[in-house]
Amino acid sequence: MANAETNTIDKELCVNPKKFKSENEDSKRIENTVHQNLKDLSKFKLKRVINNNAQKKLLCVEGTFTGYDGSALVLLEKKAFVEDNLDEHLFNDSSILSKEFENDLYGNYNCFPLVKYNSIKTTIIHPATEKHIAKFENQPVHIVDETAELYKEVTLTHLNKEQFSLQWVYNILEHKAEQERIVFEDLDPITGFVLIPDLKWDGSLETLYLLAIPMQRGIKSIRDLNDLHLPLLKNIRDSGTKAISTKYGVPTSQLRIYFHYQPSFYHLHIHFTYLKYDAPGIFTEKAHLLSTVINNIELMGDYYSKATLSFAVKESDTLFAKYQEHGVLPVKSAEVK
Ligand code: G7M
Repeated sequence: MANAETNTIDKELCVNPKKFKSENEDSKRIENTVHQNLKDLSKFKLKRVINNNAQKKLLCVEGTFTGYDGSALVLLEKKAFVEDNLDEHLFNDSSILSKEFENDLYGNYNCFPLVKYNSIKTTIIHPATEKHIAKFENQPVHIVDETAELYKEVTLTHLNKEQFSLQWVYNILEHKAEQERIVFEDLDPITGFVLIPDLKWDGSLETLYLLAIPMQRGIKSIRDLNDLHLPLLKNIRDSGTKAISTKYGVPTSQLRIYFHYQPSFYHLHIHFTYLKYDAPGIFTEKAHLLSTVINNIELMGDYYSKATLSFAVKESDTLFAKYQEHGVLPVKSAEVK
């Protein structure tokens, strides 16, 4: 069971977010960001392709923007088709066909729909750190069975020193960014949260993807969860599903609600995705269903501080070398080419 000390710390952190390092640590960094003035991609100078995933129709490239310092990552992803208004979007005389070949009953064409219905979802990260680049790089991966000891000795020590900035999370919680995108908000400092579309969501119901971000600061990941957090988790489950069914008409039974472990960002957050959508990161070595997490904690309040949790780590991740030093991963890659 969780002790009173943890509870006090949680409450203190809620009301005094300044206790957290990294909150404003890179506010200087964003003064030089490209996002204020960007209208097209002509200033982007390609350095290299770091991932080209034909299955996901996703291209990730590294480069720079002329006139700006630092590396940039550009992620381009073809969007899913939207079934609504197909006549207006696709089946009309604006959708020009160019024939590749015909053979008997069969014909292959390229179709060029109107530009406004043919956009590519584009995410730009600038300035991008080495860690951002490593995150999107196609790399050999290895499974780590992280015991509670390994978490304390290696993972926690490492992530306390090196982790992605949480500024974007605090911007959402403090209404400094994406305010108009908030789908639901509960301001309670202990059980409250913000429900907001994920950066990756292109807005079509087929790929529905929202994030619930607790108001409470200081819960890094499921590792920190205990029975004191059950009211928060249940509120996110109940109010989050209600808000999604009201706004998007998707029932709870068609939602996949889960955490990532390891996450990329160490402020607890919960993913809500459409069940039929194979969202990135829903694999068994990464996703932990909210319902299972609640149940495990109900059975054993301190389950997540004791359990061995398994996840995949990329060779380019700085944690990989730490696990190697600790003897829990092989020194040489044994990846099957
Ligand atoms: O793997 P992890 O559980 O840490 O996932 C973090 C999620 O946050 C991913 O699904 C990202 O797409 C999402 N995300 C990351 N950033 C930087 C943003 C952002 O600025 N806004 C929103 N709405 N989602 C983000």
